[in-house]
Amino acid sequence: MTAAVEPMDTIRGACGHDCPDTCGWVVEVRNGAAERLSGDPTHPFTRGTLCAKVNHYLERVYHPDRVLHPLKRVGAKGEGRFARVSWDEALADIASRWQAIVAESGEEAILPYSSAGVQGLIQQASLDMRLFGSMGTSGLDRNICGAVAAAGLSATLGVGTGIDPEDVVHSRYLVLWGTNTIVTNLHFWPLVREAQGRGAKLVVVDPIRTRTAEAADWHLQIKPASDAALALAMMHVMVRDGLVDLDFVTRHAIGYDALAERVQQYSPAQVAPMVGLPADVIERFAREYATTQPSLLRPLIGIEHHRNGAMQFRTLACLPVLSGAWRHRGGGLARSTHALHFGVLAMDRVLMPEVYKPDVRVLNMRDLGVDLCSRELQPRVRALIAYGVNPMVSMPNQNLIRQGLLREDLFTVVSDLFVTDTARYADYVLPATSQIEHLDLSPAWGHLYLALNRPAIAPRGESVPNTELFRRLAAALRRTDEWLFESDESMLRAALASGHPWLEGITYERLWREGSVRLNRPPDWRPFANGGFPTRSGKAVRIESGKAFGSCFSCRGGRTIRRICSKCL
Ligand SMILES: Nc1nc2c(c(=O)[nH]1)N[C@H]1C(S)=C(S)[C@@H](COP(=O)(O)OP(=O)(O)OC[C@H]3O[C@@H](n4cnc5c(=O)[nH]c(N)nc54)[C@H](O)[C@@H]3O)O[C@H]1N2
Ligand SMILES: Nc1nc2c(c(=O)[nH]1)N[C@H]1C(S)=C(S)[C@@H](COP(=O)(O)OP(=O)(O)OC[C@H]3O[C@@H](n4cnc5c(=O)[nH]c(N)nc54)[C@H](O)[C@@H]3O)O[C@H]1N2
Ligand SMILES: [Mo]
Repeated sequence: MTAAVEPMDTIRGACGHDCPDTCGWVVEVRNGAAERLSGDPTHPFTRGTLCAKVNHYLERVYHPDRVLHPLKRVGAKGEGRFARVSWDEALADIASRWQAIVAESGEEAILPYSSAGVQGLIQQASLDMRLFGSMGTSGLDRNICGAVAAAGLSATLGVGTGIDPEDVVHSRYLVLWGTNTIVTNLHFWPLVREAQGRGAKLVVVDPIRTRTAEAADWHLQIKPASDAALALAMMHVMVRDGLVDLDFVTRHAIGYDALAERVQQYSPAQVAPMVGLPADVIERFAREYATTQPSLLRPLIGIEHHRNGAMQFRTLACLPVLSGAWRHRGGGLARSTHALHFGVLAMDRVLMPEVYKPDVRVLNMRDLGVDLCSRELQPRVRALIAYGVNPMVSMPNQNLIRQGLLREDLFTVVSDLFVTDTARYADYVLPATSQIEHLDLSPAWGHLYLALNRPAIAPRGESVPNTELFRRLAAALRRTDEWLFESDESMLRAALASGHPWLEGITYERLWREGSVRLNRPPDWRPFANGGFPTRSGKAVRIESGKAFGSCFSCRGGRTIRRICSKCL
């Protein structure tokens, strides 16, 4: 006899990787097992295709190496030998170890360490913030990605964002500046092609001849970290040749005269050796950029990973102010759209900054190795809990991180789907669900579609969503505050209930039915066509930049949630 075969169920969700595309997907499920996962054909940005990596997502969901039960270390640190234990045993031990550490060294000796390994509204950050914030553990600057770009752009514009990337189809001169679109932002590429089809010229500024550079109309192969010099030379040409939109600048910028004087020193001939391009090429680029409107700059994060990263972005941000490109649909600058989502969702309701203990110390995630090894840090980091992050691979100074993780007096807990390079050093590894096993809302940093990620299958083994992990830890710590145990659905409904016009009509029920919905941005949305930059002066600023909303990494009581908080972006 064969078992009855249930009909195929189709469930919509969204990719949870840290990537601008945040694809909508469709999971086909039969008898409780996911059989197929594919791009959602009704999602206007995904257009029915996933990337080479996520096409194989189900292989990872069902991979034999997945951590399906809590594991306790039985070998030496880093050896990767673990034994299965029960959740109760793991939680009780973790709670008593933390309580002992707090009693001896204070809450700040615990360092919760997380990033965007799962990029969703509540699985990335919600109950963890409430729990650790109310305990008063060390805070973390989550700044490995995008923070430098946002700080640099904000210094000039007051924001790290810009226009809706979908409006690229209206631009006539598109500069992919230090971003490898075909590889890292694949679903933006058809829109770039559409713009080209409508007559736009595509320029790529990148030291490497990437696949994207190869596909462009013009590749400017500059020296690494010389972007600010190139931008200054472009402004030199624009000022010299009368290509500045003086009307826009006069009404919407501060510091133009000083900037015009400063760029005198940056003639194309002077910067040519620094940038590695001939002077006449720089001249041509400047003239084309200034005179072909709408012109659009599209950076992601490629140029932030340098010492002068923020200054590169700050300087780049002056270009569309001088050219007046912000006036036009499809003109200006387009980077992360995260702040647009988080600016309209009721994030304070989810994160509850009002329950955080104030004035905790904040450690920079980039310095993990230094901090773990430091003898000066008071108190020393004695407990680390890492989730949605794999610092042994993704943070600088790997040897020092390893040395820190090897400390016998460091108690390390890692929650992940696999025994990662970081998890190998853990005292406990806790099993995390994959994106098709938990509920979340998925705001995107590359477009304005907000998706609901519905769980398609039950959690595998004993894995739990991050939210459930923190409920269990709160219970093990004998905490009783109701807000530490709020359900996933309740938090998501609260986030949607901000009353912001961009969310009008975007209900939980509608998202459940449709999968994803675009935020209600006004039809002809040109954020800075009439100035109104969210700086203190309301103007784009070059000179008094320190007074702009530059860095607010500690505005939530020293506990940064995401890069720069939604209030300040
Ligand atoms: N050398 C070098 N280093 C870099 C970069 C580079 O270009 N070169 N890029 C930098 C950038 S831009 C970034 S964003 C970072 C990314 O660095 P990370 O955030 O550390 O990397 P990811 O691989 O995205 O995710 C980390 C872990 O999250 C786990 N995870 C996924 N879903 C869940 C979940 O639901 N719960 C839990 N608990 N865990 C989950 C994954 O299995 C994975 O092991 O790396 C940075 N580091
Ligand atoms: N397939 C895939 N896609 C991804 C990711 C992934 O791991 N895999 N990661 C996602 C994440 S977290 C992020 S943040 C994004 C990043 O997306 P991108 O910003 O596109 O990131 P990168 O590929 O790190 O860098 C882009 C380009 O910047 C160039 N570059 C480096 N230094 C300079 C410089 O000084 N000047 C200029 N002009 N260019 C420079 C590099 O040569 C590179 O080609 O990608 C996301 N998408
Ligand atoms: Mo990133």
